[in-house]
Order: sequence, then structure tokens, then C-alpha cells
Amino acid sequence: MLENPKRYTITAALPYTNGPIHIGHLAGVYVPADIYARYLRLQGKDVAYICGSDEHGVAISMKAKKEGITPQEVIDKYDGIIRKSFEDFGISFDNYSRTSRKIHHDTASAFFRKLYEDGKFIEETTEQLYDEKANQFLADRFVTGTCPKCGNEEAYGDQCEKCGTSLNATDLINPKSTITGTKPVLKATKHWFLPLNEYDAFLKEWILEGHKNDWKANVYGQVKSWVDAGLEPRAVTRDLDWGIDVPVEGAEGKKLYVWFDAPIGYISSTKEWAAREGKDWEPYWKDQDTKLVHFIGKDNIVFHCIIFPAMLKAHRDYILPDNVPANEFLNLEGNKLSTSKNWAVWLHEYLEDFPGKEDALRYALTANAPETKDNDFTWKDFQARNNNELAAIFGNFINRVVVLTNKYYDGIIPTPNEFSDVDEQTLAELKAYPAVIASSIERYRFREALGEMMNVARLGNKYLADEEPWKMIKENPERVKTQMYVALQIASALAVLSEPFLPFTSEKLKRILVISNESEKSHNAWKMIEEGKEIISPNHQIGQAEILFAQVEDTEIQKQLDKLEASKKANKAASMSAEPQKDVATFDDFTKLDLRVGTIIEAEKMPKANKLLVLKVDTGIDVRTIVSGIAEHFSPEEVVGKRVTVLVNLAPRALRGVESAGMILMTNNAEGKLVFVNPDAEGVLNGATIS
Ligand code: B3M
Ligand code: ZN
Repeated sequence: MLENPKRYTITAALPYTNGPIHIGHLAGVYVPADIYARYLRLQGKDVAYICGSDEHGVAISMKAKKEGITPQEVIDKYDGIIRKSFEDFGISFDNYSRTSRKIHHDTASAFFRKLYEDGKFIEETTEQLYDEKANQFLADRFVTGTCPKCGNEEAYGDQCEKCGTSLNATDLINPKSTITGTKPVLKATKHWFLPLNEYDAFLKEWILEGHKNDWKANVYGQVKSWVDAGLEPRAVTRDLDWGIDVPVEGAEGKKLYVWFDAPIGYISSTKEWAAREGKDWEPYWKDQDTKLVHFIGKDNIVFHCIIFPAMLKAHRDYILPDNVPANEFLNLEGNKLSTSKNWAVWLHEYLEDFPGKEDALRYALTANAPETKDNDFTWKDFQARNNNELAAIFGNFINRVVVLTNKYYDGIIPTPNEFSDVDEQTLAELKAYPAVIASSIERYRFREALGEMMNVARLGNKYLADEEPWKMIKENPERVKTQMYVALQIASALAVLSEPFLPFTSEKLKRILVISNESEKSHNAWKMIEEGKEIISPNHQIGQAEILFAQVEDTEIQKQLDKLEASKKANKAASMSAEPQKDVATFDDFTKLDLRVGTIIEAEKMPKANKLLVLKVDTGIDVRTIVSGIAEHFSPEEVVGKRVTVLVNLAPRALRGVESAGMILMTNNAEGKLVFVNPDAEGVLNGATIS
């Protein structure tokens, strides 16, 4: 672990531009990385916080096919949404680039060429599945077929989602191209592989021995199990039509594997930033005194701890990450987050639904961060965190201090008298917090750090509650001056210490307390608190109280829960597959059936039968009795007056002694509920069988 580095390069995983950002991404990557970057800047450190859109790979091509637009349209759309939502949410990237930009294509190509020229790759020709109709090789996800393990007929080329086995596309029985539906053939193709097996000793020494104690157990454990299982050469090129061209002869029509180019995106984004800022990018990637930290989710560990480091090592002049504090996953209301199932809280939607509550989400996600195990986000917890913690503890303390200062002193900070023991002790406690918070942040324990920051607000609340200046003001106004002075020191410390976690609140609080962001004081504020120096001094004029954290109301929470409920229904509908078509009926067969529109005019339960209703139906020809097996789904009152479709020439038959002359047509809606045939009835899907 690098102590006191000269500079920091902090990367956050480049999001794929095939969908917007959701709370899982935020909790796992962007919020912790942002806390870290903001904290370091407050220490006056030299920081490059780097990110950008990951715009290559099969995920993008698939999305384009699905939406019927071009890959370029897909990436433009989602890059726009993602970029704006990050900005509105206060994620303080120094640069947010795109891997579709020229600077990245150039950087990634040059990287590949260097390794190629230095003989770091092996070339191999293998047989891959090829769609002759579409004239293209099929990436794993473009092939489905029968899983050789469990017989699931809809397994993908890389994985069977039924039994979880990871597969090669060539393992599938009866493979089918998802592009044309045809059966693919095997065709030889040449690719370049990075021989990871040759990096085995390097990885063992660097991570397994070198980072045994400072890397998170979940990250270390995953790396160890990969290395112990034995590393194999990994293809770094693909037969695809979307991506960066492989820049060597004999590679026409081939692209770089997305996981080869994407991490190089960190480097190109740094270059773009440095050029704009008039800096040199190289020390941020090549100087041994730079601390490189990758923030990622756990599904990206192998790429950041094994493959990318092997690439950097092969290039010979790059530094390696000092740490990769990957997080576990965040679930939502007990279920796995899923883009395709729309089981998510989308950042851009959150920002619309909860204007001005950016920090409430940052807080809830950090307080409940999946740092050591998967965690669950629930809307109820979110509401409680905002109302019972942010508003009731932090907001309440600030409000009391600002209101009382205005009430007693017209907002001018009083000159304290002699400190009591309690004052001395409170100020001493306050002084200790910056180091405690810093230590947690530097060990990537952000939820712990957040808890300590909130303890500063608790300290303030306790001080006021014990001292009760509002009772003292009549009998001993001089004592109250000291009390309010102490409370104001805590409030101004909160304005500074909350900045990494709650940047919007910190800014608002600085505005209320009139702590200028530009001033010398604000820049060194963290250190000043540590040294027990004043951030705001006697005679300083503060502003009026404002609400820092508005309540989150039950109705707002219910609205979000309803949204999720709607996703659940839609998923259920999508997963209900239509029954296969029956045997062909001739036109003659069809004309034998006499279907009429009718109205149910009377209904009663068949005695001693749970399922049957005896109906009187006006068919337009006559009024007849029909016995229908719908009593478990409808009460007699419900069906009277209903317009229905009736098969009137069905041979009559007696049910429990009542003759039934015809049949009323029914179907099931997406939730499996029996409904009368009416294609526009709620929830009736295409393919619903009429019977
Ligand atoms: N786009 C994967 C992901 O979103 C990927 C990260 C790239 S980081 C270089 O999970
Ligand atoms: Zn299977």
C-alpha cells in the first residue's frame, strides 16, 4: 500500500451504454468512488477521478438489434442519459469520456500494437460458430440451443440460465442463431490471445503475497481462486462488426475484445482530461508515486485484478493498481436488480421523482452499502434514513443552531466566555473526528466513515440538549454566548466533514453559514478542524435557516412501490408463453361453429356445486340456459349484464340435471385470472387461448 503518494488516479468502472444507471451501479461503484475523490481533494491532494462510457461489445449490438436502431444511435442515447444523470447527481468526475472517441481508438490501437510487436500475444486458429445467412461469426449471446447439462432448450452460448453452467457456444446441442434462426456452421478463424498462464508467478507475488492484508477479503478471495484454478490464454480479439479494428495485418473484419479496450479507456480518458487541463497525463499512469485505485462491482474483479494488470505488465511502463475495492451487489426489495426485467431504481427517474433529494439517496446507498456482503435496498429503509436520520439528527441540529443564533444575536457569532469542562470536552471530541473519518475512508470503509460523520451531528444534538441554552438565556445570557459559539463550531465542522458524502447539503450549509468555498479557510478546513482552529469566528454574520432535508412522504414511497409492482406484473406477463397452435381447421370446420354476441340477464349458483353458475343468456335468437364453470371466479351479481361471446350450436348437455345449451367463451389474463373474451379486457395478451 502506497503511503502519502504524490498523486491519485481514481477510476470508476465505465458503464455500458446499453441502459441507464441504476442504484446498484451507484452503491457499488460511483458513490464510494466519489466520496473517496472528494475526500482526497479536501486534503489538497492531486486527484484525477476518471470515467467514461463503455461503448463497444456485444451488449451494444444486441441492444441495437432489439430496438431496431444502429449501435451508434444506442450509444448516443445512453451516453446522453448517463452523462446527464451523473452530473445532476453530483458525481464529481474530473473527466467523463467515451470509448467511441478517436483519442480512445488511437490509444487502444497503440496499446495492442505495442504488445503485438513485443510478441506478447499468441495467435491461434479455432473453429467458431458462423451464421451463413447473416454472413457473420456469432458472439456467445447470439447463439441459443439446448444445454448439454440440464436439457434447457433456451441456453445461451455463454451460459445456461436455468442450471447456471457456464458454456462455450460450441457446447450447445442444436445451436440456433438468434439473428436469422438458422443453424450455424463451424468455421475456422484466427485470433490473438494473451497468455495469462505466463503471468501466474507475477500475479501470485503481486497480489497473493503483496496485497494479502490490504485488499478486501472478497476481492482477494476471488483472485486467489482464479489463480489457484490455473490461468489460461484469453482471446483479446473477436469476430464482430462493432468495436475497434484490430490494428495488424491479416485481421481484417476483426475487432478488439471489449474487455481489452474498455480498461484502456481509463487511460484515454486521463489523456483527454490532461490535454484539456494543460497537464501531462503520463505521471498519472506511469509514476511509481501515483496511487491507482479502481472502483468496480464484484462481477468485474477478474478483469481489473488479473487481465488488465497482465496487460499493463506486458506493456512494461505502467503502474499497477494499489487497490481494487470492489463491492458486492445491492438488491432491490428482496430481488436481484435487473435491467432487462426493469427491476431497478433508475437514477434519471429518481432525480425526476425526488428533486432536491440527491443527498438522501447518496446517504441511503452509503449507509447500506454492499461493502462486505450483498445488501438490500428498500424504499421503507430509504424513507427512514432520510426522515429519522438525516432530517431528525443532522437537519434538526443545524436548524436549532441557526435559528437560535439569529434569534439571540441577529445571526452574528458571539464571542465566547470561559469554556466549561463540558465545552472543552466537546471541542476535544470534535477535533478527533476528521482523523477518524479519514482513517475509515482511506481503508475504503465508507459506511463506517458516514456513521462517524453523523456522530458529529449527534455530538451537537447532545450538547444542545444537555446545555439547554433556550432555558439559560434569561438567567445567564453570557453563558449562552459560549454555548452557541461551541454549537456553531460543530455546525461549521459538519459543513466541511459532510462534503464527501453529502455534497449538496454541504454546499447549502456553507451558504447558510456563509463559509466561502474559495476562501483559504475552506480549502484547509479539514485540517483546521483537526487542529482545533475556528472555521467561523466571533462577529461573523451567518444567514437564515433553511430546510436541509425535506421529509419523504408515505405517498412518495407508495408511488415507487407501485412502479415496482407494475414491473413485476409485466414480467409475469412476458414469461407466460402462449400455448402452441392446434391442428389446422378447414373453412368448413370453422363455419360449423355458430358464434353470437349475447348478454347475461340472470345468474345464480348451482346448488351444491362450487364451480358452476346457471346463467340465462339473451342470444338475440332466444333466451337460453347455459351452465358455466366460472363460479370460483365470478359472483352471480358480477356477471349479470355482461356482454359475452356465445357458441350457440354446441350440442346441449345436462350438468347436474340442468340442460346447458351453448358455451360462453372465456380466456385467462396475464395474471392467470379467468376473464370473458374481449381482447381489450385488462391484461389479456396476444396468444391467449379462447375456450
Ligand atoms: N462496462 C462492465 C459493467 O458495466 C463494464 C465495465 C468496464 S470497466 C473498464 O459491468
Ligand atoms: Zn442447463
